[in-house]
Amino acid sequence: MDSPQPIPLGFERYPEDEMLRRADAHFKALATRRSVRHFSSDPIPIEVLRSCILTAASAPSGAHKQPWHFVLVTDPKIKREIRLAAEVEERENYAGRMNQQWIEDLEPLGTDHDKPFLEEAPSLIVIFREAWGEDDQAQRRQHYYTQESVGIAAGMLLSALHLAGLATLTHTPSPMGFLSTLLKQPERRKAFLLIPVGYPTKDCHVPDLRRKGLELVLTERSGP
Ligand code: IYR
Repeated sequence: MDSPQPIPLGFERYPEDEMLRRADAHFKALATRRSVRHFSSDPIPIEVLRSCILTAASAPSGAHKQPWHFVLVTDPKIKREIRLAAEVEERENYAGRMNQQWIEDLEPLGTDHDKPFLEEAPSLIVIFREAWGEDDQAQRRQHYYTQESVGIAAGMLLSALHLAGLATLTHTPSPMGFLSTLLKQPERRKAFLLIPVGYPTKDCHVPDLRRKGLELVLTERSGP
């Protein structure tokens, strides 16, 4: 098959001081992101969410197959169904599917099986990973590196939402099979991440977490 002719790359180089300024500004902006579990019921502008989803969908992917699908839920009835189904799974997780070490590791977060944020947040974005694609004749098409591709898209979505001024939670009510059923998605779409989105409540508190410094997360091998 003929490949289309490559096109010129639009790319701007910045002076080094400008590069550092931009990099530091981006770090400062994103470092204030926290996982939020207490959402105000205030409505949020849906066109902002659509724009952030476009950002996520601009992620790189294996063989450019774009193996993701996003479901944006604002219907209170569906949010309630999702909450109830998630709590069924989480009740089992906390009652024994997670081991003692896991339960202890979660203590600083103060989580339990109760998931009111799934109803309180004005929107839920569910990211699906497309394990395989489908062509016009409904034939299976291979996808590649779907976990990596969708993971990158999810990170880009969280960044975009934060920079747009919205709070998020990365929620994985495991197992997440119920999301395909409730949201009527085909078998090739596997629920990957459930992201409540909204504004935090005025008195929202978050755990006092510390992040690893550069010396712990970076090894430099710069040669002789
Ligand atoms: N999915 C459960 C448990 C949980 C697991 C991890 I790892 C977390 O970082 C947080 C929670 C829940 O949502 O409560």
